[in-house]
Amino acid sequence: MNNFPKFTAKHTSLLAKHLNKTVFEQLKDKKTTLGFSLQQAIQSGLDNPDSGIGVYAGDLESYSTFAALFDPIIKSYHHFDRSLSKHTSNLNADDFNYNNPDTNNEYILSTRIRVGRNLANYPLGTAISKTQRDEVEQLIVNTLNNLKGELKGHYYPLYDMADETRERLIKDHFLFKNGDRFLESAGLNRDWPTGRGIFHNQSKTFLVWINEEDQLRIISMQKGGDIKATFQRLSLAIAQLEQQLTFMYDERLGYISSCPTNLGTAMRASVHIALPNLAKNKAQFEAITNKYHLQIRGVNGEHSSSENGIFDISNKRRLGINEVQCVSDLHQGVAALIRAESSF
Ligand code: ADP
Ligand code: DAR
Repeated sequence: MNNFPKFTAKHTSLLAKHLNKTVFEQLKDKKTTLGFSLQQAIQSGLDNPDSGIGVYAGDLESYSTFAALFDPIIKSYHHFDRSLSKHTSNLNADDFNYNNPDTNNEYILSTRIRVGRNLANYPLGTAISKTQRDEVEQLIVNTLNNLKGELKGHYYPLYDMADETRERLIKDHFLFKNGDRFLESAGLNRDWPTGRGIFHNQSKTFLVWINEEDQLRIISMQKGGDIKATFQRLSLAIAQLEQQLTFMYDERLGYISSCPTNLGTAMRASVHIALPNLAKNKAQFEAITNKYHLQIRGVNGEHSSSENGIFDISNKRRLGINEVQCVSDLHQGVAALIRAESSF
């Protein structure tokens, strides 16, 4: 990569903020052992000026090879300095002190908690070959097919899924959408839809996405606001999967993901919640979500808009805190939002 990118005022990403000419000269000719380059790492942010982050890793080594760029991005997003701290994990749902903030089910429509995971000893989706991606799919499916009890389910490959079934699963918030332009530029949509699919149990309270943005998205979800029950199911599933699968992990960055926003716990704990009053009071709404480190999304996933005053509210912090603290961020923030919503 020879020329420093031509960033304009339209480039609002952390990439544009932190890739200065000094860092560029330091990194422009570097590649990881797998051959993953700076160009590949930043292509998405160059192609999509509206990116929030703008970079993706190709493997664990990317976070070291391109640390001069990734570390300041990680620090800006997670407020975490890996030279000073180590990641800690706590998936013990018994440590989550919980009381339902919506006992009359007036506000929370549903709860979903997911973690991203990638298999150790394989490249991330941005750099993986088709053969390797198919191997990853088979390894994960073989493990999922051994699950018993509430987690027992069936795998549905994307390549032979009827469009009507796929669209219904997406509309019902169970399945990922076809890769967006951010993922496209990062190389995450290559060979789509082969190697991709969804596993879920009969009641669709336990689901696993395979080879979307990460190689696994392990998901627990249910109607209503019982965050603890949702967390308990997810913790059980992760413990079962870890008996047969080895996940990509770093003692400082935690579970490794293709996008730096999903490092650490790689956990996004969310509720779909009706807040029609706060929807009309954006300043108050955002003051509460900022105080409790929460992110506001629309009801159809990232980059979507809210509908009928219903929002996807989730923890923003994923690295530098453990999983119990992630769900606590959500729990405390949602309780504050409900107090404010009911005060109008
Ligand atoms: P993630 O990156 O965590 O997978 P997305 O924003 O891409 O999240 O959302 C994936 C899908 O999950 C979308 O259809 C979204 O509407 C759905 N979803 C997220 N949170 C909830 C929730 N609390 N209840 C129901 N569906 C949810
Ligand atoms: N669209 C990319 C990624 C942002 C975080 N969301 C993820 N990883 N799904 C961006 O830079 O905006």
